[in-house]
Amino acid sequence: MSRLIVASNRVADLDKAVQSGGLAVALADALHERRGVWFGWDGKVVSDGLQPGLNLTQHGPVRLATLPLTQRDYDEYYLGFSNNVLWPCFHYRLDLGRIDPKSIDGYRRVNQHFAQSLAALLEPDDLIWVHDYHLIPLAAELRALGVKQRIGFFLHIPFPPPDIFLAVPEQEWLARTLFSYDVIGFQTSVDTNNFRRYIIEHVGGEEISEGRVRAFGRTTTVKAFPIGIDVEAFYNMAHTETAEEQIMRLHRRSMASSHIVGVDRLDYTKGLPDRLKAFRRLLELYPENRKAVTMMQIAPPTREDVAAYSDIREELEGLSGAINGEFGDFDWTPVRYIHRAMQRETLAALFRGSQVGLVTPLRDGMNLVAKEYVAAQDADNPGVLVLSRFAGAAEELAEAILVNPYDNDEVALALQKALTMRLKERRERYEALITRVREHDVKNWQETFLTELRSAGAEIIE
Ligand code: GDG
Repeated sequence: MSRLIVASNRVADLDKAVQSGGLAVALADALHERRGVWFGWDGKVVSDGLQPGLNLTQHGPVRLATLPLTQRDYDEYYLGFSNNVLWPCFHYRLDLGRIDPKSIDGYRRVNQHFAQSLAALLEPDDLIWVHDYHLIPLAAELRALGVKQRIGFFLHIPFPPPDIFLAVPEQEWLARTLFSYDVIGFQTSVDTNNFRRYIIEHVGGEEISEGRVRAFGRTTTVKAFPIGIDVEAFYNMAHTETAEEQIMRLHRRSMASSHIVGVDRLDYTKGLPDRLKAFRRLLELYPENRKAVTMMQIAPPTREDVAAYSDIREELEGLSGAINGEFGDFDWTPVRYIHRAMQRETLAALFRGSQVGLVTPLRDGMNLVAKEYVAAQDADNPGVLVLSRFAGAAEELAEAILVNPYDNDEVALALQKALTMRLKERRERYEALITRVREHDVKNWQETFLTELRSAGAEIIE
């Protein structure tokens, strides 16, 4: 069996992979089966001028190959181009894109450097799987070094429509470098179509058969591979003795009879201010929910070095304080806002103990929280998922209550519907949702992608 090489910006701590969950576990499993190597940044930043080599550590059959970034690389590649240009623009937020030519150079430089370090580790029969927007040009850089092995790419975030992609600096170069991959995987058919349209309408490419696209003198496979979760593991986590105890405490300590839960990294794509405004509208439009419903929003900090993230933190603190000040009482706090990471087991318990899961990103590649909320439910008394139609997950989870996350009144109405939904309808919706979540679980995602990559091979036609 050929070895699997995974390349991603960050490498998971394999000893903690079980706690961090889904994706890390799925990749770690695949790496275990195939004597794999996981390659990427170790999360450390060193002074400019230092350029330490690869650090190799062996964990059973899996090898971790990591390297630090210099301060300049961190500023230009990580903060600059990846998180101040690609992340906002690919989430349709051109207004937040901060374009700086130096950052593009840094992005190229780090991808080149990563390719040189990775190439030295490769064996002839390896399968290489590259993840996410930080490493789009990695295959092109590997090819320039003579690497012939099959290389696949999976984009975890959305791919925007052509008119938005056209505003990304160096977009044609990015698209060209994608054609060095043998398989390009997206989360949804919407992303796949956006990419296909850009290639056909703007760079003269063509679709030669379903899922095979030709441009820049190369043909490659372009497909959707919706990512999923480990459903059974998450269900079990929500049903331990500790989970039961936590759910009892949640219900006992709060005077509210119903709970709404949201869990998201504190990111402007997740629609958190609008979510709180929608909850306020629920209390205004349907006052019977006062003292009867509590909303818990867990929003752990992330990317705090990027300015747009501190702005949103202030906005959220202001909004939750204002709602609690206006509606709260000595025996009821309407919003519980927690700006800290929680244990995964606690999240599972909170999902199971909450009547409504509220997942309203303004744009999201997939959104695993939506799937985790469904997986944690009890089949005989399930909660209701209220889901943004702009999350990739909405393509599969049509039986959730789908909402426009920008429309606070529409979300308030959906919350009211969810809170008052009869058991029969809740069960019917849950059955349809859990079937889909099980069908497209993380194992299926990983196997489908690797099967496609094994059988692919981009022909060079020019
Ligand atoms: C990117 C794409 C795509 C959250 N808070 C805590 C915590 N989490 C866990 C959740 C979930 C994961 O983090 C977040 O995954 P999402 O899919 O919701 O979002 P992103 O982080 O933006 O991920 C996204 C994903 O990649 C996979 O392809 O779905 O669209 O943006 O598992 O439960 N976990 C713990 N404590 C927390 O406080 N332990």
